[in-house]
Amino acid sequence: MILRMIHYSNFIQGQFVESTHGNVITVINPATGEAISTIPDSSDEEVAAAVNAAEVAQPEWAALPAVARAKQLHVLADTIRAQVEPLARVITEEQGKTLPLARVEVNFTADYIDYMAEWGRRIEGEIIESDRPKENIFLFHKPIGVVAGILPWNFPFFLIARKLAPALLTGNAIVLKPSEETPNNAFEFCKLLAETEIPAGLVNMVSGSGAGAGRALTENAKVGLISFTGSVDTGSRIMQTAAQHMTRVNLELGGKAPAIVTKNADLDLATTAIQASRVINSGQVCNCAERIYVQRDVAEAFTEKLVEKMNAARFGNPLEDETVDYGPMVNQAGFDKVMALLESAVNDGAQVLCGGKRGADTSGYYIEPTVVANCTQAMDIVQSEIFGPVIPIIVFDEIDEALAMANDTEYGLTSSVFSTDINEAMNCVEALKFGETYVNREHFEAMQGYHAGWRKSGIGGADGKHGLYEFMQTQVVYLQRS
Ligand code: TXE
Repeated sequence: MILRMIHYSNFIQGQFVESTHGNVITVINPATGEAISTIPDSSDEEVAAAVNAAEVAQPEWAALPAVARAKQLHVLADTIRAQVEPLARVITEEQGKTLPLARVEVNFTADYIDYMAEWGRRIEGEIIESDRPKENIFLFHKPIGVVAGILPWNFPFFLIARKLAPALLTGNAIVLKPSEETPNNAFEFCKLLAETEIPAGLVNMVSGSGAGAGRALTENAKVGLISFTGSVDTGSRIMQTAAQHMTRVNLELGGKAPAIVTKNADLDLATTAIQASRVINSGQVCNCAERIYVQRDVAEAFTEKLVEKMNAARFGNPLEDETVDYGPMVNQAGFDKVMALLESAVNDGAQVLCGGKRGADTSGYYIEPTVVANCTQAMDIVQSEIFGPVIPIIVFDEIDEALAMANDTEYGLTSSVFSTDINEAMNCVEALKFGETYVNREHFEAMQGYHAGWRKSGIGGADGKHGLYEFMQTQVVYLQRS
C-alpha cells in the first residue's frame, strides 16, 4: 500500500528550493519494494548554497542569550509532539521499523530537544587562577559556526535532534544531509520549523548520495564541525576529507557489542534483554548485543531460552500489521550483508539453531530471527557488524577467557554483562574496553549519558553535558588590570 508518491525539495534559507538540474534519487519502502518518493541528488553548488545560508544566519542567532535559543527549541519539541502519528508513519514507510517503535522515536526526539534546551541556563565557563597580580583568566565556550550533520537511516528522525539540538542551543547553525534511504522524515521535519521562530537559514537540509552531497558538505571550508553517524568506512573517508581544512569531526561509527552471560546470570533477564536487542529495529542498532559469550555451566539452558524467545518474534510489513515485532532490513545491501555473514559462518562450522533464511514474503527484505551456535572468535559473524536479527553464540569456561574475546575487536562502542554476583559483574566492567557497558539491563543509552565509542567506533560522542560541549570551542581571555 503506497501512502503517497511525493517529491521533496531541498530546504535552504527557510524555503523548499527546487533543484535546477533535475537529478533525483528514488526512495523505496523496504517492506514492499515500492517507490515512495524522489529527492534531489544535490549538486556541489546546492550544498554550498545551504552552507552559505547557515553561515549568514549564525552570528545573529549566536548573539541571542542561550535561554532565548532554548525557548525556540522547546517550541520545536512541542510541534513535534503534536505530529507524532503522521511522522511515525513516514519513518516506518521508508525505514521499515514497527509503528510503535517509530512513535517512541518521535516522542524521544521531542524529549531530547527539550533536554538539550534545558542546558540554556547551565553552560558554564571557568575562571582560572593567574600567575600575575591583578589578572583574571577567563575560559569561555563559544559556538563553532556552521555544523554539518550527516545522518544514518536506522534512527533517522532522532539523529536529526541528536545533532541539531546541541548545535542550535550552543549558537551554531546547521546543514543536515539525511541518508538517501530515509530522507522523507527529514524533509517533513523541515516543515515543522515554520511553527517556530528559528530564523531562516539556521537549519538547512540537502539530500543526495554520500559520494555527492555528503562529500561536498564535508569538503566545504566554511563547515567548522562534521557530526556523523554511520559506518566505519565512511567515517574514515570523512576524516580524510576533513583533514583538508582541519575541520573538527565527531564520529559515531557502529559497534560489535559483546554480551557476557556468566553462570550467575538471571537467564530470564539475560535472554529477554538479548532477544529484544536483536529484534528491535530488525537488529539494526549500533549499541545492541552482536555476539554472546555464555559460560559453559549455563550454556544449554541459556541457549534453549534464547531460541524459544527468538522463535516467538514475529516479523512482517509494519504498516499492515502494527503488532509485528520487527520489519524488513532497510535495503538490499543490508539484507545481503547479513545473509553473507550467515553463509560464511555455516561454511566455517557454525550451527543455525533457528531461522537463518529469508522470510516467505520476498517482496520485502525480511530475515527470520536467527540464533547461531558453535561459533568461534575468528569467524566473520563474530568480528563484523551484523546489523540484523541474528545472534552468534560462543561458549567459554573461565571469565578471563570471555573478557579476552570480548575485547578482541576493532570496535569499542558498547558491551554488556549479565551476572547477579556484583563482584563478578564489576570485575568484568573494569576489564571491558568499551565506551558504554550495560549491566543486567537492556541495551539502550540515556540522553543524559555520553554515547562515545573507543577504537574504530568513533571519535567524540553524543548526549549529556559531554556531548553538548563538543559543539563549542573555547576562548581563553587574559584580563590584566592596572
Ligand atoms: O552507511 P554509511 P550505510 C553500519 C551498519 C551498516 C553499514 C552500512 O553496519 O550495515 O554501516 O550502512 C553518508 N561523505 N551503520 O552504507 O555509508 C550517507 O549518504 C559524506 C552503523 O548506510 O556510513 C549517509 O547519509 N557522507 C550506524 C551516511 O553517510 C557520506 C548507522 C551513512 O551512510 C559519504 C548506519 C561520504 N564519502 C550504518 N559516504 C550506526 N553507527 O548506528 C556516505 N555518506
